[in-house]
Amino acid sequence: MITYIAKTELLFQHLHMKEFIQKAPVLKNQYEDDDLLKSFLAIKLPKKHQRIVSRDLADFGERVVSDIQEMARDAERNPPELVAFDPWGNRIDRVITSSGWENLARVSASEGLVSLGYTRDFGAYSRMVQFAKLYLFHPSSAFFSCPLAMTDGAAKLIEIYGTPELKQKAFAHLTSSDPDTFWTSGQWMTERTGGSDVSHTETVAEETKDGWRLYGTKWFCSAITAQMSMALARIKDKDGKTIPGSRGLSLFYIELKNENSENNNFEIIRIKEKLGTNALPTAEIILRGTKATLVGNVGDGVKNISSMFNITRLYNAITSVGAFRRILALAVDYSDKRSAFNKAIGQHPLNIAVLATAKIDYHACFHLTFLVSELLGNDEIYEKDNALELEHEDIKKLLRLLTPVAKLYTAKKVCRATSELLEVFAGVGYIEDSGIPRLYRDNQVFSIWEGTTNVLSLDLLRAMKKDYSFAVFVKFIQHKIKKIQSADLQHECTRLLASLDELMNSIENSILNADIELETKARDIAFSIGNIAAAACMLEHAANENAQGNAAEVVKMFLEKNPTQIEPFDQNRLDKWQRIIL
Ligand code: UCC
Repeated sequence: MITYIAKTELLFQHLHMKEFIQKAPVLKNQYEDDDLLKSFLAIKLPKKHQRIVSRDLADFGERVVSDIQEMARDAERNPPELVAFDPWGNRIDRVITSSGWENLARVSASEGLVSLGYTRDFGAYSRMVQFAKLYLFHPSSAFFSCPLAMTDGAAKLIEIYGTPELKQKAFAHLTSSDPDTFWTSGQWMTERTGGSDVSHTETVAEETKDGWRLYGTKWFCSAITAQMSMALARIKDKDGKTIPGSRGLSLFYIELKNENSENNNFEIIRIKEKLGTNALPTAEIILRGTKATLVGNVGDGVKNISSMFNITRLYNAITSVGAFRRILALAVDYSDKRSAFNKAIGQHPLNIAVLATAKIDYHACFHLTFLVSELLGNDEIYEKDNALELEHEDIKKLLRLLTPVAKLYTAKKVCRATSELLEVFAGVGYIEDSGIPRLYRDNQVFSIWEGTTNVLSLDLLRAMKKDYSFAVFVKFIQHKIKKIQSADLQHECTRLLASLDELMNSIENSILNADIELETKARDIAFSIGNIAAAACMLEHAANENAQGNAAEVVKMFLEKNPTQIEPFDQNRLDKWQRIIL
């Protein structure tokens, strides 16, 4: 009887009350909806490029929320699978990927996601245009951006160090905009002996009658379905001896399949089960006499491969910014649609603070990364009267200095913001099919992929010590700020210059002391440089009459906090830290 009444009551409620269903956040055309990107390009690009670029990006901005996103969903639903043996017991080590993943490769080619950087149709602005597309592509790509990063890096490397044969074959494939001839590349560097410390590489290269053969284990081979890879190995001399350390490493080009479409003498041990990026086939492999071609001079492997990972590090930065924009766009839209305690959550002060803090950081990441893309483009197509007003040598130095900074800065900011913004969705943000947990897991890779925050901070010190690039940075920022006329922003300009002085003093004092001091401060130095570079670009943007609507307010709030944040060095504290972690 009770059950019957309860059921009737439920039916009654159902008929007379409208059930509440939360509206989902919606993504609009990702270019049209992005005021910062549109205004940035409107200011930066010469008039002759504007129309063609904005049309292309508007089309692409639609695709990344329609067919491209569907490809990525298919790739996410159908992660790669390793088939180790055929039915007859032959070892085949074939990796099966989804049609979505394969179509992402085709789209990447036809949209010119790599080739744009090499056809250089937009002169010194080619990299900026390419990066704008990558920024739109990444969050709808199921991390196909990772193979693209290595593809672009390999193209760069071959452009610099490749033989005419490699340029004719591999380079042409890597930079093709024809889906039928486009190749992707891997980067086989990391080994079990030391992820970041490649000096412990155990893979050896032996010269035979028919060329080089590689033997060893590679521990993180992303894009194992690529057509080629670049790998580090230690050359064995005639007596079987090798030179230890990173100076003993040379660089090799490898085609993954032989003429019979079989693997080039390597075994795939397993596809890694990662925290995220699960559509991306990352494998552990054993090289068992893999045919390879030496690239560049013997012993120059690390130096030469750095031209590749400096590109992949920039991809890491631009994909972080794209991912940042995606989670922010979702959180802002959701905050408008979701109501709690009688108003939209976007009206609650605490949520306003969360969203605004993320937005300010996002602007900083955007400007810092696009500055580096501008430097890269101007390095590749140097013009004397370039918009940066820099000598070629200084562009190179700034590019070297700011690449690790942009990488580590954007990675850390997006990791933090993703965690904060997940809370905006509360419980639903913790539910798998909302898509937010995937973003949360995927975005964690940014501070690991292509070097951790600590490794990149030390790389920054290496760059600073080698070629006085920090002095160039100081002059560059001072010049940028002096050109800003806007009366409204003078207070912030003065503040930024004072902060730059503070950073200079801190670094100068540390250089005079033991190396340990500079090393302990390396992260703080990196983030301070990142803050200062970002703030200078944000000020420059805000001062322009075509700036994004609230750009001045954003940079003013960004500069409420001193961009230079360096903890003084204290040996006692370091000793204490060391004691308490044991
Ligand atoms: O392993 C990876 C996968 C992580 C897992 C991610 C999950 C998979 C999903 C992916 C999702 C998308 S990624 C790879 C991570 N590993 C790295 O990025 C390597 C990190 N380590 C470094 O960056 C180190 O700093 C090394 C290896 C570059 C340093 O090696 P060494 O042995 O200390 O080398 P040196 O002596 O410092 O540098 C050798 C030469 C020098 O030139 P010369 O000989 O002229 O003095 C350096 O100036 O190389 C030059 N060099 C550079 N040049 C070194 N670094 C650079 C650079 N960044 N730019 C230009």
